[in-house]
Amino acid sequence: MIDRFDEPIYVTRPVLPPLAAFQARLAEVWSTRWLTNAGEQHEQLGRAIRNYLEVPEVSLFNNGTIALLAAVRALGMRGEVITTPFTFPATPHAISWSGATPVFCDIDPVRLTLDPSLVERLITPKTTGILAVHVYGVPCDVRALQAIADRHGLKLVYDAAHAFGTRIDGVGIGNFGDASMFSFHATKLFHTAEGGALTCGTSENREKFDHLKNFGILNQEEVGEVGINGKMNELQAALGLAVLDCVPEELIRRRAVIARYRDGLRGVAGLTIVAEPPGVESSCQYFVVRIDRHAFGCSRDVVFERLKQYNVFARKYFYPLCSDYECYRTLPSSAPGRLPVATEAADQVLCLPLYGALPLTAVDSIANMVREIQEQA
Ligand code: T4K
Repeated sequence: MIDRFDEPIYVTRPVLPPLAAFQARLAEVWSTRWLTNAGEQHEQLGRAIRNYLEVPEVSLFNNGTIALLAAVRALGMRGEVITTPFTFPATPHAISWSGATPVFCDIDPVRLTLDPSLVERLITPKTTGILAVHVYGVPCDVRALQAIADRHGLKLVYDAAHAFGTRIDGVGIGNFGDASMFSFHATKLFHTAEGGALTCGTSENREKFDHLKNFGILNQEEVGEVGINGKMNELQAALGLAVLDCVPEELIRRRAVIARYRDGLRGVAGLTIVAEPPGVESSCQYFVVRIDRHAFGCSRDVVFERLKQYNVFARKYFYPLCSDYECYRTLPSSAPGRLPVATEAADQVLCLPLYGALPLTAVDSIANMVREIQEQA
């Protein structure tokens, strides 16, 4: 019997920069007495993120959900918006809060992202856009989705909450579609405690996002549209600048953790690792396995519960499907049987702990715990 951990092991832990580095940034904020509304830290972080993600335009936000909401509204996505049920509630909520209706589409069995071959048949005269999710940082089939959007004159927005730094054949993931949303929540590789950003290819769209997140204010006497307060403040931006310096080191550590899991879990019957397709540089946001209950010997839920006894708190991102939530289950697109691939994925996925400070010996133990759970099944 493998010993349980003395301290709880969570699915993730935030990167914390050296306190002195954050304090130095805070000293700059103090010296300016400028706390929010596009201050110096905000401007610096905007430039740094634009460089890091290699995108033409960035608009920073107070969190990823408001950013997504702003994108949906700014791009005029009304009526029906096709999206995935295999995601965090923020994705369909951004559509609903804008007064549009989410239309759930099933996912690809390998990538677990929106299945382009199923999208087209859901398009109706009311459809205005597609909101796709690079779930776990695994990129959607961006080419196929863009072709559909172009064919039908639809807007295409990506929820890239998990995909900070993902590259497809060397191209930053924020360069696809009309806009991409990144979450800078504490649980993300790069974070500002709470925060987010929209990236896009045109200054015209970036200006729309900038206006919307600032109440729709055009100047001191003119308000052009119904905006919201989505601004990132100086304390968030200062933290972000300090955290960004730590990201390269964090990535090295996370890659080592992932490699160790791969070794430790090799050959476990009924367990597969969710991975990016070839040519994709990973954001290392989550380490996700799928448990096939028949081949493994017990269900994902049993593994999840048994790991808790070892003091390991894995997560079932994303179970249940958004289409099963109380607020969405009566939608026609949520009807049972319409989302078989997503339903199976939601029953099988398990996110194991992944963060740079996780010791490799702990990774070995977790892999052995999984093996022990299987033996005892
Ligand atoms: N789209 C997608 C696809 C998303 O996944 C998300 C957010 C969004 C949109 C919206 O972006 P934001 O508006 O959040 O920027 C967490 C995050 O709160 C959420 O940002 C994230 N996705 C989601 C996948 O995970 P919870 O409710 O699972 O978090 P919580 O509090 O249970 O934290 C998970 C673990 O992280 C804890 O067990 C321990 C650790 N933790 C957490 C926090 C907050 C820490 O060690 N320190 C911390 O400060 O939602």
